[in-house]
Amino acid sequence: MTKNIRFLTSGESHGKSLNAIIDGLPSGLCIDIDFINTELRKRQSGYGRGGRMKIETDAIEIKSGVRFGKTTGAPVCIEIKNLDYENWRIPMSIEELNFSDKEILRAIAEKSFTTARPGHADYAGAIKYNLEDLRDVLERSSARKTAVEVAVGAVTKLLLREFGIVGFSHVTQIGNVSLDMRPQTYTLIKEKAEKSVLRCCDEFITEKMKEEIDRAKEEGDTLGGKFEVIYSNLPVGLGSYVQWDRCIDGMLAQAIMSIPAVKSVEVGIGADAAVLPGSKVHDGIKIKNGIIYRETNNAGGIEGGMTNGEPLVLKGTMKPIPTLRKPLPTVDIHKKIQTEAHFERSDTCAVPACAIVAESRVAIVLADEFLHKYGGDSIEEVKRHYGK
Ligand code: EPS
Repeated sequence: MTKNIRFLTSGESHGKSLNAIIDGLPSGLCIDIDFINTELRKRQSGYGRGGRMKIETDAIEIKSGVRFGKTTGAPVCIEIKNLDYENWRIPMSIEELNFSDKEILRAIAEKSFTTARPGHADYAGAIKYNLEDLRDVLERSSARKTAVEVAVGAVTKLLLREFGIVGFSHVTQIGNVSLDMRPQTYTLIKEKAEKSVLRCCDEFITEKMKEEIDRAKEEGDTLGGKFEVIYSNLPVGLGSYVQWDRCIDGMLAQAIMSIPAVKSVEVGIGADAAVLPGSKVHDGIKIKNGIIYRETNNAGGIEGGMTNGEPLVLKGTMKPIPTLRKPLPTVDIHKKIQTEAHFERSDTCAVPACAIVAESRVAIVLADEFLHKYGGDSIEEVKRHYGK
């Protein structure tokens, strides 16, 4: 989807590592590894996460494209090791194994399954790729791969930061518990959300959300929720109205919608725009002392498929994770009999992690469009084009 910054990821949930190659970064960009690793830790945290997050301490190793702390203009290759791989050496072996060895067969069988989890990629994935063992679907469809996407997003955040563009995310709903009141400024929302185990800017609501998660966990169930991503200091005119695939709201929606479990994306007041008259939806344009400004931002910083200089406000909805301890009815895709869905260690709620992934994916789209408008081969050249 992105054109100036291209990247691909690879890696399985319990394989050796997760990897990404990022192409198109200008030379001279400072790569702050601590910043990237802090972003990864944010994705790992959050009340309601499962046992896996106790095993992993996600951290990147840069394999190429960076010298003495700065990009050279060459593709940047990133690796995140899966520490859990130690426990999966046999079932996730890349090499052929001796299938007459009973121990090996037992270790593989222990991790194989044919009972598709409703709501996950298992059923359609097995049919599409003609796979017998649903393990092959689970491994790549797992949200584990979002770790390396957050690393890519963090690199693009470093680029945006050079131009004063900064963003954050916060959680506004878990199950039935939602945030009604919020602090007045984005700075305060961010500050408070960063302190909450659920990235929620209200301490009381955080506690209510925790109770909701505890209840779901006790019942062997899972919970979804809602989050917001906000970016400030964007220039006017990222994206365009001239072609459908250049509208920045379309690109951002795709970037968030394709995160595992995300079911809806809204811009600004989103679906509420359906019920209000035009006079209450659109943000009047005002001028004072030669400065053009708005008193409202219902549009969420996008008009006509372009950024309009107001903060970008996006909302996302995540469905509950489909791996349930109290499983749903399903069919064994080989035996063709009615049975119960596969269960293995998972999270009760991962909405805070999803918010961080969305924040990272948004950074990738923004950085890509930023380079489309102001691009250059070195960071100095981009700064010149931007007028910095
Ligand atoms: C995840 C790692 C996974 C899950 C979760 C996300 O680890 P494991 O499967 O070993 O417990 O915790 O994956 C899913 C929710 C999913 O549906 O695939 C991670 O690193 O975020």
